[in-house]
Amino acid sequence: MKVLFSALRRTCKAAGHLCRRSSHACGGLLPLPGEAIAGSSPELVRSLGSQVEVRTAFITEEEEAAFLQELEPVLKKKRYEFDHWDDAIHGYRETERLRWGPACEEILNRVRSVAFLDSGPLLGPVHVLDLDKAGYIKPHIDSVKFCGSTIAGLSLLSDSVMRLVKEDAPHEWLDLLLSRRSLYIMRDQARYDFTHEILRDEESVFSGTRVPRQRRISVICRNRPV
Ligand SMILES: O=C(O)CCC(=O)C(=O)O
Repeated sequence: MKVLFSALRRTCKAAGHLCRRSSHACGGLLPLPGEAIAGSSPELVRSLGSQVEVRTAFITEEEEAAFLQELEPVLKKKRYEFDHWDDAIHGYRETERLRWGPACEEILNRVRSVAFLDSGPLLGPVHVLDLDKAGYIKPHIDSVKFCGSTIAGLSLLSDSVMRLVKEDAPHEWLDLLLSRRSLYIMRDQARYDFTHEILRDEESVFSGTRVPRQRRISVICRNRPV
């Protein structure tokens, strides 16, 4: 099954319009130093706590290099696309990969073992999304036709900010600081009821602190829909 971005997402224009602001401008709950999740209220951060996780330094520099060594030759053959037909993602190229070399397979097994405990079979191919420095992903919810309850992604090459906004209550939001080499996991309500997006460089701020965006590659595992 193809899991590439255009098949996966459902854009949410209203949410996109309403949530185009920095967490700083919006107020909200400041994270404790070193924490990677900030939100519009302590209650929301607590209630989504089991459904959204960021594990910083999940992989080492050597493991990141192993992914790059495997992925760069494939990605380099593609051009970044800046004018996607449905305008949901800018400045990206992507691929999906079923078979990995032993080093990457071992890391992916670690991702699978922490993110997909009882969540049924996984989608075979792993989705790889390469965002140019000027690239960004607008608010969307991954299609329930192609993707199950859980999404887990490794971030390579750059820090970034992922924003989750409740689709029917845009004043409820979480910002995730996805540091380089971290793993994020989104499950259940966080995955179905909240849009997610990756902020563009000019808007990339976490709790009032600028998070410069470079080229970023994400390696994303998903489970199958039930
Ligand atoms: O790059 C990421 O980590 C997020 C990708 C994304 O939004 C998606 O594939 O639905």
